[in-house]
Amino acid sequence: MTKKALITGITGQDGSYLAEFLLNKGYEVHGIKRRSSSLNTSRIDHLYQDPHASNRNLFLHYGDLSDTSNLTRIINDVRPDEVYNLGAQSHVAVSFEAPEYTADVDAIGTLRLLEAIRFLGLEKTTRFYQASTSELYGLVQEIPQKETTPFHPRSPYAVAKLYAYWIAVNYREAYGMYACNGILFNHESPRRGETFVTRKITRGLSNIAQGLEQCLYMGNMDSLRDWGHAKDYVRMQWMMLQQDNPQDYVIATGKQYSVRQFIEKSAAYLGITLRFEGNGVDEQAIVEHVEGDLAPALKAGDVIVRVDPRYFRPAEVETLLGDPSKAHQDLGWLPEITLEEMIDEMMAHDLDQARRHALLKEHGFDVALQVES
Ligand code: NDP
Ligand code: GDR
Repeated sequence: MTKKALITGITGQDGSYLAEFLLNKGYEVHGIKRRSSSLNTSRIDHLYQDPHASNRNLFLHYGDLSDTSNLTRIINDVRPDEVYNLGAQSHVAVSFEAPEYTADVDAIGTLRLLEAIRFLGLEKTTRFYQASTSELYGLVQEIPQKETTPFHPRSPYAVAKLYAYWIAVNYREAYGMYACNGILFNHESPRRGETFVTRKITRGLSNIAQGLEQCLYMGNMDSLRDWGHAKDYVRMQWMMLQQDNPQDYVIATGKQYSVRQFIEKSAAYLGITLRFEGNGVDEQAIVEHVEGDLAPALKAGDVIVRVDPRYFRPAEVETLLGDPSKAHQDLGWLPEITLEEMIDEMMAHDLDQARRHALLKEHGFDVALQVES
C-alpha cells in the first residue's frame, strides 16, 4: 500500500525538501498551501504535476493553520498515515511584531491539527511530526543542549512553539498518539527565506560583489548558532516517524559559529578577506584584500558590512549548540553536509542570481534578445 503524507508548510524551505524526499520514497504527498495574491510555490514548482495527468502523487490543498474546519476537512479527505506539521510563522524577529498571529498559527494551529486527527478517530493510525525548535532553550541552562535540557523561550515565536511542543507530548500521553517533536537547530540551504541571517548574508554579499548593493546592514554579529543543512534535517524528520515508539529528538551538528564567522566564510568564497573594526552598534567590516574575479565591484578599503541596531531583538538568544547523540545512537543519524559545503552551495546559488541581475542591468534585455537571435 502506498503511504500517504500530509505536509503543512510544503511551500517553505523544509516542506520543499521533505516533499522531494517522500516522493523519492514512493509516498503519495499532500501539501497545504496558503492562498496568496502572488504565487508562493516557487520552492516546489519543479515538483508540480498537471492535475489532468494520471498517476499523480503530489496533491496541493488550499488551507491555513488558523482554520479548524478547513484542516479537519483536508485530513478527513486525505486520511494520511503521517502528518508533518512544518507550517508556521517562523521568523523570530517578526514574532515580536505579530505575537498574537504567531501564537494562533504556531501554537493553536498545532492543537487544531492534533484535535482534527483525534476527532476523526485517526489517533491510532496517523503519525504526527511537530517542528519544534532550539529556540525553546532560549536563555540556555546547559551547554550543549540536549533532550533533557530545561526550556526558557525568549520570543513570542518560541513561547508559541513551547505550547506546540507540550501539546504534542500531551496527545501522545493522553490518547496514545504517535506524536513526536524534532527539536531542530538552525538549518539552512539555498532555499532558506531571504530574511534569515545566513541567506541575508550569502545574498547580500553576492549582490555587493556584483555592484547591485553597497552595504549589508546586520544585527547582533556575536550571536552563536549551530547551523546544519535542511536536506540532512528533513531526512531525520521522516526517520522519527518510522520507529516502534514515538520519541523526541535534538537534531544539530554539535558545532557552533558566530554570525561574524559566517560572514567571513561567505566572503572567502568570493576571494575577499575582511577586517572587522569597532564593536556593538559601531562595528563594520572592511575589505582587506580581493583575489580572483568573483567580486569585480569591490576593492580594498570598501566598507561592506555595518551594524544597524534596528535588527537587534527585544530579547536575544545569544548562544545555541546542540548535542545530537540520541539521534545518532537510536537512529544512526549524522549530518552529512558540512558548514563549508553548505556555504559554497548557498554562495554559488546567490552569486549566480546576482550575476544574472547585474548582466541584465548593464546590458538590458535587448542584449539577451540579440544572443537568442
Ligand atoms: P519557512 O518559513 O521556510 O516555511 C514556513 C511554511 O509555513 C511556509 O510554507 C508557509 O507558507 C507556511 N505557513 C506560514 N503561515 C501559515 C499558516 N497560517 N497556515 C499554513 N501555513 C503557513 O520555514 P522552514 O521551512 O525553515 O521551517 C519549517 C518549520 O520548522 C517551521 O515550523 C519552523 O518554525 C520550524 N523550524 C525551522 C528551523 C530552521 O532552522 N529552518 C529550525 C527549527 C524549527 P508560505 O510559503 O505561504 O509563507
Ligand atoms: P533564528 O534565525 O532567530 O535563530 O531562528 P535567524 O537567522 O533569523 O537569526 C540567527 C541569529 O542571527 C542574528 N542576526 C540576524 N538575524 C537576522 N534574521 N537578520 C539580521 O540582520 C541579523 N543580524 C544578526 C539574530 O539576532 C539571531 O541571533 C531560526 C528560524 O528558522 C526559526 O524558525 C527556528 O526555530 C530557529 O532558527 C531554530
